Amino acid sequence: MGIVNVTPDSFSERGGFGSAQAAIDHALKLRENGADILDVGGESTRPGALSVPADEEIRRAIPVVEALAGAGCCVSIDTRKPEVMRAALAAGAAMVNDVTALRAADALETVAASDAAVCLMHMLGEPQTMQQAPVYEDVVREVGAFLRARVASCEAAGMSRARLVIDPGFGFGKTVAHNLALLRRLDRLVALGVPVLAGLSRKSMLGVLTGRAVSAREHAGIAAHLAAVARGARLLRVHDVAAMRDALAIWNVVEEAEDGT
Ligand code: HH2
Repeated sequence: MGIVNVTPDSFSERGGFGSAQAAIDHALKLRENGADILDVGGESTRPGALSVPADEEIRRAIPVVEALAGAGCCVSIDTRKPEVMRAALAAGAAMVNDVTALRAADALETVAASDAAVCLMHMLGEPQTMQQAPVYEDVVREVGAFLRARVASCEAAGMSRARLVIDPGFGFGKTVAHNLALLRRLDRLVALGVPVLAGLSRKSMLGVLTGRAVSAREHAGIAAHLAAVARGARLLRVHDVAAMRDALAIWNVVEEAEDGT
């Protein structure tokens, strides 16, 4: 999954893809580089980010969704607002990626009424405050219980399991220790029986562990994502698609040679 932020304030691309055409060009390059899904977002969810009104998010994201879906791309809309979900689905999005796991009023019903896939992500608190001393007793157990409950709610609303993806939400109300615990025990989320998405690209944990600035975290991200793949992650949400594809090509060819040849 390639990241396409149409925001003036994303943590990794501040000011980079503020215009629709720049975002579309970038997204088409990501597809060329091997992204299967393009995840379009019109609201930053970085720590401290303020919420954007739905009409502004629609103004930013929907022209990009429409152009990419029109070009035959598999498009995901990264939003927590039902109004934006509806506009994106009408514009051709095939997936809803919601950092609040469809907890907003009417979000579950909106997606259930479509045939889109959905990514259910765990987040503790709100982007504005989520990194202020998050506390868990057992982060892996609590995130797992939350995602299991959200999967059950989707199924109760009539969505088949085949449409669902789950995501521990690295960096969303989590310290470095919480993120590492979730990464090490990602197998426990995989055991829930729903494909797991991992999104660690350029995130602050990588900066803490390597001392690198946001723009220089590509290699650290690849290592972190391969650690996730080793534990069963099936989707990776990344900025640096070409590098991740190369890493996966080597990973897959090694893992597929079961007889050791
Ligand atoms: N991370 C971000 C945004 N959306 N969605 C899922 N499912 N998983 C994630 O880990 C995730 C996500 C934050 O990264 P980014 O889009 O690069 O930044 P911003 O929210 O500032 O636009």
